[in-house]
Parts: sequence; C-alpha cells; structure tokens
Amino acid sequence: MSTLTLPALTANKLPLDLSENAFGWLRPSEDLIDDPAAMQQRLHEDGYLYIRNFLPQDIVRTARTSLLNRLSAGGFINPDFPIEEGIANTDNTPKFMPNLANPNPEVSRVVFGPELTGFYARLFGGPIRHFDYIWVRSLGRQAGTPAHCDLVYMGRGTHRLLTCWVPYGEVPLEQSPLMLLEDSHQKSDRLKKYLESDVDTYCENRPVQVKKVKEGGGWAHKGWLSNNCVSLREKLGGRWLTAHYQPGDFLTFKMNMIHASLDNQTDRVRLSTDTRYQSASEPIDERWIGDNPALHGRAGKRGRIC
Ligand SMILES: O=C(O)CCC(=O)C(=O)O
Ligand SMILES: [Fe+2]
Repeated sequence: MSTLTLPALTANKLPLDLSENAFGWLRPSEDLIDDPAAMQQRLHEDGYLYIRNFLPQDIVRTARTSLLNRLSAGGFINPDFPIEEGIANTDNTPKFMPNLANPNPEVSRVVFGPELTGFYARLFGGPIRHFDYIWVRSLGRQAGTPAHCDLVYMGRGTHRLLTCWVPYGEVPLEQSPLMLLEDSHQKSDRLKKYLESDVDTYCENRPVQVKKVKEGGGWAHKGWLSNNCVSLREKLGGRWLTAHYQPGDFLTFKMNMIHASLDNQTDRVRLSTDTRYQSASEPIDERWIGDNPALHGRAGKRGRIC
C-alpha cells in the first residue's frame, strides 16, 4: 500500500504524520526463517524481525475464540453480533486484561508451543527460556499504547531478551496495530537516562518515592518514553513502521526498540499478546517467573541511593 492511500491514523489522539519520510512498512523476514545467521544479522541491523504467516491458523483461531469467550462472559462483547467478530460492547470497553491469559492453555499453546520456542532456539543458537507471564491486550475503541521501550519493565536479567507480539485475528491500520520506530535501537545513547530506569526501582533517599513505591506499591514512573509519537519521531528521526497484520504473523524485537500502537478507531476489539524469550543460560528478571509471579507488585520493588 502506498502511503498516499492511507486512512487518517492517530496515536494517542494525535494525527500521525503519514508522509513518506515519517511513516512506512515493516520489512518481512520469513524468507530468512531457515537461516539463523541471516536472521541474527537482520535482527542486529533492523532491531526486529517481522515473520508473516508462521503460526498455524487453527491454533491462533482457537486462542482468539478463547479470549473472546472470556471477554464475552465478562460483558465486554456486544451480544448483538456473533462473538467471533469481536465487536466491543461500547458501554463496557475492554482494556488491559491480564487475567484473560494467566492461565489460558489455548494462548499458551500459541506463545509457548513448539513453533515459537523452536524459532527462538534457532535464533539464539541453543536452549531458551521464556517469561512465564503473558501480557494480553484487548483494546476497544480507544487510544493505543504510548511509545516506550520494554527494558524499563523487564531489565533485571539479561538485556539479550526479545519481545514477541502476536495478533489474534486480522489487525488493519485503523484497529491499533503495533508500530516500531525505525532504527531506534541504534539510538540508545540518546535515551540513556530513560533506559537505565526501572519502573519498580525507587530512590531510598527520596521520601516521596519511598512513600509512593515502597510503601504504596506504586510505580516510580509509568514507563512511557513519550505520549506524543509525532514529536518523538521528529526528535529522533526514522519512520514509524507498521503493517496490516494477519493471523499467523508475529513480530519480535529488542528491548531498546521504541514501539507504540495506533489508536483503535473501530468497535472491533484488537487482541494481542506479548511474551519474552532469552537464552536459558543468561540471568532472568525474577518478576516474571513462576506460577504466581511478583509482576509490578510489592515483592518486586527495589530501593537504591540516587
Ligand atoms: O500491543 C500493544 O499495544 C503494545 C505491545 C507492547 O508494548 C509490546 O509488545 O511490548
Ligand atoms: Fe512494549
């Protein structure tokens, strides 16, 4: 699709600059799937791999049905339409709902099954581990996810950790697709202070932070790099890259890659998961491990002298 024929798109309610130097398409890499060295090289260069039509359609569809059934049971799906269409109940719009998949065997089959774990074992060149926690997102008509890097939420183990974003169903441009800021993984020196932060780490010598994070169980900061994808891009350069995702696709990217999602301008729920994979031999961020992980709860808060 040429960028000339695009619908108007917004991120955090602001119109995105769709000119050719500001917006473009993710480069697909499924042609490299049998060549781990070429995949590693591309990941190093681009900061991401976009692999289309990789996951078996039936397991993605089964996971989608499971998510929609749970949403429907919670009253989030409009009963006037077939559930599988995933039309949000506008009076009761779903948001970030982790309990849709912790646990959910149908979703685990997709994200921890042999296809993706085999892919990461080939990519890392040996045994791998994944975080046990699954981030599930169901976005109705609403603003998408603000720009951020994942490192600030999960950087206590190895930084050679990859996020895997999986759409459950088609995700056209108006339905909150994920987008990456081109080459942003090569600009970490400009984001040093942000990337060194950790949303669960507070300054022991700052009473306001001790009260908020240690005592209150809150976050030191929200983790967003910016709420304005337009000015962020103008500052850092590169284009916002996205795709019209299809079921079976996935996108994997580095911890320091800036990403965000567009606003959902439709009544169709945008369903996705994001999960994390690393080499088994490297240290892991304990907040995301086990049957009942600490997540961003009190057990994961850490103090330091700032
Ligand atoms: O799905 C989204 O809107 C955000 C996903 C994300 O931040 C991630 O995959 O790390
Ligand atoms: Fe993220």
